[in-house]
Amino acid sequence: MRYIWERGDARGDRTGVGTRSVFGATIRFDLAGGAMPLLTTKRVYWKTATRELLWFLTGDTNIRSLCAQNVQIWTDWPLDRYRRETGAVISREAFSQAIVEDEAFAREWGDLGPVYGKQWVDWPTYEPVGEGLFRKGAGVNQVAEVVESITNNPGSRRHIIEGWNVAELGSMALPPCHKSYQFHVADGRLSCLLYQRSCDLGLGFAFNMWSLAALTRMMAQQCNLEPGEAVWTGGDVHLYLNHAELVEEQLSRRPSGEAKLTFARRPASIFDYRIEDFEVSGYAPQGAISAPVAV
Ligand code: THF
Repeated sequence: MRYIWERGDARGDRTGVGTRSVFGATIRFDLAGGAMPLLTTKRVYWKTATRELLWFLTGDTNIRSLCAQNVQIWTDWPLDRYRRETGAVISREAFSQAIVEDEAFAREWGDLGPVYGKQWVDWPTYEPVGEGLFRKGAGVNQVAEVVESITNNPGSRRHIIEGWNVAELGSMALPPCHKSYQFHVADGRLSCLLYQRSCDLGLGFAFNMWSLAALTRMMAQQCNLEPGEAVWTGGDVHLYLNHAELVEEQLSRRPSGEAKLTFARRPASIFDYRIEDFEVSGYAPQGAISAPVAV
Protein backbone atom coordinates (compact mmCIF):
# COMPACT_ATOMS: atom_id res chain seq x y z
CA MET A 1 0.00 0.00 0.00
CA ARG A 2 2.82 2.38 0.92
CA TYR A 3 4.71 1.55 -2.25
CA ILE A 4 1.71 2.22 -4.47
CA TRP A 5 0.75 5.38 -2.60
CA GLU A 6 4.26 6.84 -2.79
CA ARG A 7 5.65 5.38 -5.99
CA GLY A 8 2.67 4.25 -8.09
CA ASP A 9 2.01 5.76 -11.50
CA ALA A 10 -0.66 8.46 -11.56
CA ARG A 11 -3.42 7.24 -13.88
CA GLY A 12 -6.77 8.51 -14.95
CA ASP A 13 -9.39 5.74 -14.90
CA ARG A 14 -12.85 4.81 -16.12
CA THR A 15 -14.54 6.16 -12.98
CA GLY A 16 -12.95 9.61 -13.26
CA VAL A 17 -11.67 9.48 -9.67
CA GLY A 18 -8.00 8.96 -10.53
CA THR A 19 -5.59 6.40 -9.07
CA ARG A 20 -2.00 5.60 -8.22
CA SER A 21 -1.17 2.21 -9.57
CA VAL A 22 1.41 -0.50 -10.15
CA PHE A 23 1.11 -3.18 -12.80
CA GLY A 24 1.77 -6.76 -11.70
CA ALA A 25 2.01 -7.79 -8.03
CA THR A 26 1.86 -11.11 -6.19
CA ILE A 27 1.08 -12.09 -2.60
CA ARG A 28 1.42 -15.65 -1.26
CA PHE A 29 -0.36 -16.67 1.93
CA ASP A 30 0.01 -20.03 3.68
CA LEU A 31 -3.38 -21.36 4.79
CA ALA A 32 -1.85 -24.16 6.95
CA GLY A 33 -3.43 -24.60 10.36
CA GLY A 34 -6.51 -22.65 9.39
CA ALA A 35 -4.76 -19.27 9.03
CA MET A 36 -6.67 -16.72 6.96
CA PRO A 37 -5.53 -13.58 5.10
CA LEU A 38 -7.85 -11.17 6.89
CA LEU A 39 -6.58 -7.59 7.20
CA THR A 40 -6.18 -6.38 10.76
CA THR A 41 -5.24 -2.70 10.23
CA LYS A 42 -8.96 -2.11 9.69
CA ARG A 43 -12.01 -4.19 10.48
CA VAL A 44 -13.03 -6.24 7.46
CA TYR A 45 -16.61 -7.47 7.29
CA TRP A 46 -15.70 -11.03 6.39
CA LYS A 47 -19.31 -12.19 6.72
CA THR A 48 -20.30 -9.71 4.02
CA ALA A 49 -17.52 -11.03 1.78
CA THR A 50 -18.58 -14.62 2.53
CA ARG A 51 -22.23 -13.87 1.75
CA GLU A 52 -21.06 -12.47 -1.59
CA LEU A 53 -19.06 -15.65 -2.28
CA LEU A 54 -22.05 -17.87 -1.40
CA TRP A 55 -24.20 -15.72 -3.69
CA PHE A 56 -21.75 -16.30 -6.57
CA LEU A 57 -22.03 -20.04 -5.98
CA THR A 58 -25.83 -19.95 -6.33
CA GLY A 59 -25.44 -18.56 -9.85
CA ASP A 60 -27.62 -15.58 -8.97
CA THR A 61 -26.74 -12.24 -10.60
CA ASN A 62 -29.51 -10.14 -9.08
CA ILE A 63 -28.62 -8.04 -6.04
CA ARG A 64 -31.99 -8.80 -4.41
CA SER A 65 -30.82 -11.62 -2.15
CA LEU A 66 -27.76 -9.58 -1.13
CA CYS A 67 -29.91 -6.55 -0.27
CA ALA A 68 -32.23 -8.82 1.72
CA GLN A 69 -29.19 -9.73 3.87
CA ASN A 70 -28.22 -6.05 4.06
CA VAL A 71 -25.16 -6.65 1.89
CA GLN A 72 -24.88 -3.42 -0.08
CA ILE A 73 -21.51 -3.85 -1.82
CA TRP A 74 -23.12 -4.32 -5.25
CA THR A 75 -25.99 -1.84 -4.83
CA ASP A 76 -24.20 1.19 -6.28
CA TRP A 77 -24.06 -0.13 -9.86
CA PRO A 78 -27.80 -0.87 -10.32
CA LEU A 79 -28.56 2.32 -8.39
CA ASP A 80 -26.38 4.35 -10.75
CA ARG A 81 -28.15 2.87 -13.78
CA TYR A 82 -31.58 3.48 -12.23
CA ARG A 83 -30.77 7.12 -11.55
CA ARG A 84 -29.32 7.65 -15.02
CA GLU A 85 -32.16 5.97 -16.91
CA THR A 86 -35.11 7.32 -14.93
CA GLY A 87 -33.76 10.60 -13.56
CA ALA A 88 -35.21 9.55 -10.21
CA VAL A 89 -33.84 11.12 -7.03
CA ILE A 90 -33.58 8.22 -4.63
CA SER A 91 -31.29 7.29 -1.74
CA ARG A 92 -29.35 4.04 -1.68
CA GLU A 93 -31.40 2.89 1.31
CA ALA A 94 -34.73 3.49 -0.46
CA PHE A 95 -33.48 1.82 -3.64
CA SER A 96 -32.25 -1.23 -1.74
CA GLN A 97 -35.56 -1.45 0.13
CA ALA A 98 -37.54 -1.28 -3.13
CA ILE A 99 -35.37 -4.09 -4.55
CA VAL A 100 -36.17 -6.28 -1.53
CA GLU A 101 -39.87 -5.49 -1.30
CA ASP A 102 -40.84 -5.35 -4.98
CA GLU A 103 -39.99 -8.42 -7.01
CA ALA A 104 -40.88 -6.87 -10.37
CA PHE A 105 -38.76 -3.81 -9.58
CA ALA A 106 -35.86 -6.09 -8.64
CA ARG A 107 -36.23 -8.01 -11.90
CA GLU A 108 -36.11 -4.80 -13.90
CA TRP A 109 -33.41 -2.90 -11.97
CA GLY A 110 -31.53 -5.33 -9.73
CA ASP A 111 -29.79 -7.53 -12.26
CA LEU A 112 -26.08 -7.10 -13.02
CA GLY A 113 -26.14 -9.12 -16.22
CA PRO A 114 -24.18 -12.39 -16.66
CA VAL A 115 -21.51 -11.62 -14.02
CA TYR A 116 -19.52 -14.02 -11.81
CA GLY A 117 -22.27 -16.34 -10.59
CA LYS A 118 -23.68 -16.97 -14.06
CA GLN A 119 -20.28 -17.74 -15.57
CA TRP A 120 -19.12 -19.86 -12.62
CA VAL A 121 -22.04 -22.28 -12.56
CA ASP A 122 -23.84 -21.82 -15.89
CA TRP A 123 -21.37 -20.73 -18.60
CA PRO A 124 -23.50 -20.70 -21.75
CA THR A 125 -22.94 -23.07 -24.64
CA TYR A 126 -24.42 -23.18 -28.15
CA GLU A 127 -25.20 -26.16 -30.38
CA PRO A 128 -25.37 -25.91 -34.17
CA VAL A 129 -28.82 -26.84 -35.50
CA GLY A 130 -28.34 -25.96 -39.16
CA GLU A 131 -26.63 -23.58 -41.53
CA GLY A 132 -25.54 -20.68 -39.29
CA LEU A 133 -28.22 -21.53 -36.70
CA PHE A 134 -27.57 -22.35 -33.06
CA ARG A 135 -29.66 -23.16 -30.02
CA LYS A 136 -28.68 -22.80 -26.38
CA GLY A 137 -27.01 -25.90 -25.01
CA ALA A 138 -26.69 -26.96 -21.39
CA GLY A 139 -24.70 -24.49 -19.27
CA VAL A 140 -21.32 -25.53 -17.89
CA ASN A 141 -21.00 -25.67 -14.12
CA GLN A 142 -17.31 -24.85 -13.84
CA VAL A 143 -17.31 -25.08 -10.04
CA ALA A 144 -18.79 -28.59 -10.00
CA GLU A 145 -16.40 -29.65 -12.77
CA VAL A 146 -13.40 -28.40 -10.81
CA VAL A 147 -14.51 -30.33 -7.70
CA GLU A 148 -14.72 -33.40 -9.98
CA SER A 149 -11.35 -32.84 -11.60
CA ILE A 150 -9.53 -32.12 -8.33
CA THR A 151 -11.03 -35.31 -6.87
CA ASN A 152 -10.49 -37.60 -9.83
CA ASN A 153 -7.43 -36.12 -11.51
CA PRO A 154 -5.60 -34.10 -8.87
CA GLY A 155 -2.43 -33.74 -10.95
CA SER A 156 -4.25 -31.81 -13.67
CA ARG A 157 -3.12 -28.30 -14.59
CA ARG A 158 -6.59 -27.42 -15.83
CA HIS A 159 -8.51 -26.86 -12.58
CA ILE A 160 -9.74 -23.44 -13.68
CA ILE A 161 -12.81 -21.33 -12.96
CA GLU A 162 -13.00 -18.48 -15.47
CA GLY A 163 -15.19 -15.39 -15.27
CA TRP A 164 -13.97 -13.61 -18.40
CA ASN A 165 -16.56 -14.67 -20.98
CA VAL A 166 -15.46 -12.47 -23.86
CA ALA A 167 -18.74 -12.78 -25.77
CA GLU A 168 -20.79 -11.57 -22.79
CA LEU A 169 -18.61 -8.78 -21.39
CA GLY A 170 -20.82 -6.16 -23.03
CA SER A 171 -23.94 -7.23 -21.13
CA MET A 172 -22.28 -7.26 -17.70
CA ALA A 173 -22.71 -4.29 -15.32
CA LEU A 174 -18.97 -4.64 -14.77
CA PRO A 175 -16.53 -7.10 -16.37
CA PRO A 176 -15.07 -9.44 -13.74
CA CYS A 177 -12.12 -8.16 -11.70
CA HIS A 178 -11.24 -11.44 -9.98
CA LYS A 179 -11.46 -13.25 -13.26
CA SER A 180 -9.53 -16.49 -13.08
CA TYR A 181 -9.03 -19.08 -10.31
CA GLN A 182 -6.63 -21.99 -10.79
CA PHE A 183 -6.40 -24.81 -8.25
CA HIS A 184 -3.34 -26.96 -7.70
CA VAL A 185 -2.76 -30.14 -5.71
CA ALA A 186 0.64 -31.08 -4.33
CA ASP A 187 1.55 -33.18 -1.29
CA GLY A 188 -2.08 -33.59 -0.26
CA ARG A 189 -2.52 -29.83 -0.10
CA LEU A 190 -4.83 -27.70 -2.24
CA SER A 191 -3.63 -24.28 -3.35
CA CYS A 192 -5.35 -21.69 -5.49
CA LEU A 193 -4.02 -18.87 -7.60
CA LEU A 194 -6.28 -15.94 -8.39
CA TYR A 195 -5.52 -13.63 -11.28
CA GLN A 196 -7.29 -10.32 -10.68
CA ARG A 197 -7.05 -7.94 -13.63
CA SER A 198 -7.89 -4.83 -11.59
CA CYS A 199 -7.69 -4.33 -7.85
CA ASP A 200 -9.04 -1.56 -5.63
CA LEU A 201 -6.48 -1.99 -2.86
CA GLY A 202 -8.31 0.29 -0.42
CA LEU A 203 -11.73 -1.39 -0.53
CA GLY A 204 -12.16 -4.52 -2.61
CA PHE A 205 -8.80 -6.20 -1.99
CA ALA A 206 -9.56 -7.25 1.59
CA PHE A 207 -12.76 -8.90 0.33
CA ASN A 208 -11.13 -10.49 -2.70
CA MET A 209 -8.23 -11.98 -0.67
CA TRP A 210 -10.61 -13.33 1.98
CA SER A 211 -12.87 -14.88 -0.65
CA LEU A 212 -9.95 -16.48 -2.46
CA ALA A 213 -8.86 -18.13 0.79
CA ALA A 214 -12.41 -19.08 1.82
CA LEU A 215 -13.11 -20.68 -1.57
CA THR A 216 -9.81 -22.57 -1.35
CA ARG A 217 -10.73 -23.85 2.12
CA MET A 218 -14.20 -24.92 0.97
CA MET A 219 -12.75 -26.73 -2.04
CA ALA A 220 -10.13 -28.42 0.14
CA GLN A 221 -12.80 -29.58 2.57
CA GLN A 222 -14.96 -30.96 -0.25
CA CYS A 223 -12.01 -32.73 -1.89
CA ASN A 224 -10.57 -34.10 1.39
CA LEU A 225 -7.31 -32.16 1.02
CA GLU A 226 -5.36 -29.97 3.43
CA PRO A 227 -5.30 -26.23 2.72
CA GLY A 228 -2.18 -25.12 0.83
CA GLU A 229 -1.43 -21.59 -0.30
CA ALA A 230 -3.61 -18.74 -1.50
CA VAL A 231 -1.63 -17.01 -4.24
CA TRP A 232 -2.97 -13.67 -5.37
CA THR A 233 -1.79 -11.92 -8.52
CA GLY A 234 -3.01 -8.50 -9.51
CA GLY A 235 -2.77 -6.75 -12.88
CA ASP A 236 -3.56 -3.07 -12.32
CA VAL A 237 -3.29 -2.73 -8.54
CA HIS A 238 -4.35 0.74 -7.49
CA LEU A 239 -5.31 3.15 -4.77
CA TYR A 240 -8.02 5.67 -5.55
CA LEU A 241 -6.94 9.26 -4.90
CA ASN A 242 -10.03 9.84 -2.72
CA HIS A 243 -8.84 7.11 -0.31
CA ALA A 244 -6.08 9.29 1.20
CA GLU A 245 -7.51 9.15 4.73
CA LEU A 246 -7.97 5.39 4.62
CA VAL A 247 -4.42 4.89 3.34
CA GLU A 248 -2.72 7.22 5.84
CA GLU A 249 -4.72 5.77 8.73
CA GLN A 250 -4.02 2.15 7.83
CA LEU A 251 -0.32 2.81 7.32
CA SER A 252 -0.11 4.38 10.79
CA ARG A 253 -1.57 1.28 12.46
CA ARG A 254 0.10 -1.93 13.65
CA PRO A 255 -1.25 -5.34 12.65
CA SER A 256 -3.00 -7.11 15.54
CA GLY A 257 -4.32 -10.64 15.97
CA GLU A 258 -4.37 -13.61 13.62
CA ALA A 259 -7.60 -14.86 12.11
CA LYS A 260 -8.34 -18.56 11.81
CA LEU A 261 -11.25 -20.18 10.05
CA THR A 262 -12.93 -23.43 11.05
CA PHE A 263 -16.01 -24.99 9.50
CA ALA A 264 -18.90 -25.94 11.78
CA ARG A 265 -19.65 -28.99 9.59
CA ARG A 266 -18.84 -30.56 6.27
CA PRO A 267 -21.66 -29.58 3.89
CA ALA A 268 -22.83 -32.18 1.37
CA SER A 269 -21.40 -30.24 -1.59
CA ILE A 270 -19.57 -27.05 -2.51
CA PHE A 271 -23.02 -25.50 -3.11
CA ASP A 272 -24.43 -26.25 0.35
CA TYR A 273 -22.40 -23.91 2.57
CA ARG A 274 -24.29 -21.46 4.76
CA ILE A 275 -22.98 -18.41 6.55
CA GLU A 276 -23.33 -20.25 9.90
CA ASP A 277 -20.74 -22.78 8.71
CA PHE A 278 -17.95 -20.18 8.90
CA GLU A 279 -16.40 -19.71 12.34
CA VAL A 280 -13.62 -17.16 12.72
CA SER A 281 -11.45 -17.01 15.84
CA GLY A 282 -8.48 -14.86 16.81
CA TYR A 283 -9.58 -11.88 14.73
CA ALA A 284 -8.72 -8.73 16.70
CA PRO A 285 -8.68 -5.94 14.13
CA GLN A 286 -8.42 -2.22 14.63
CA GLY A 287 -11.44 -0.07 13.89
CA ALA A 288 -13.38 0.04 10.64
CA ILE A 289 -12.50 2.85 8.21
CA SER A 290 -15.14 3.94 5.74
CA ALA A 291 -14.23 5.10 2.25
CA PRO A 292 -16.23 5.85 -0.90
CA VAL A 293 -16.44 3.26 -3.69
CA ALA A 294 -15.74 4.42 -7.24
CA VAL A 295 -18.61 3.28 -9.51
N1 THF B 1 -15.32 -1.34 -7.89
C1 THF B 1 -14.48 -0.63 -7.09
N2 THF B 1 -14.21 0.64 -7.40
N3 THF B 1 -13.92 -1.19 -6.00
C2 THF B 1 -14.18 -2.49 -5.67
O1 THF B 1 -13.65 -2.97 -4.64
C3 THF B 1 -15.03 -3.25 -6.49
N4 THF B 1 -15.30 -4.60 -6.24
C4 THF B 1 -16.61 -5.10 -6.65
C5 THF B 1 -16.94 -4.51 -7.93
N5 THF B 1 -16.49 -3.32 -8.33
C6 THF B 1 -15.61 -2.63 -7.58
C7 THF B 1 -17.61 -4.74 -5.57
N6 THF B 1 -17.13 -5.11 -4.27
C8 THF B 1 -17.02 -2.64 -0.94
C9 THF B 1 -16.48 -3.90 -0.87
C10 THF B 1 -16.49 -4.71 -2.00
C11 THF B 1 -17.07 -4.25 -3.19
C12 THF B 1 -17.61 -2.97 -3.25
C13 THF B 1 -17.58 -2.17 -2.13
C14 THF B 1 -17.08 -1.76 0.28
O2 THF B 1 -17.61 -0.66 0.23
N7 THF B 1 -16.57 -2.18 1.43
C15 THF B 1 -16.60 -1.38 2.64
C16 THF B 1 -17.91 -1.55 3.37
C17 THF B 1 -18.38 -2.94 3.49
C18 THF B 1 -19.81 -3.07 3.99
O3 THF B 1 -20.72 -2.48 3.38
O4 THF B 1 -20.01 -3.77 4.99
C19 THF B 1 -15.42 -1.73 3.50
O5 THF B 1 -15.11 -0.92 4.41
O6 THF B 1 -14.81 -2.75 3.30
C20 THF B 1 -14.28 -5.54 -5.88
O7 THF B 1 -14.61 -6.86 -5.91
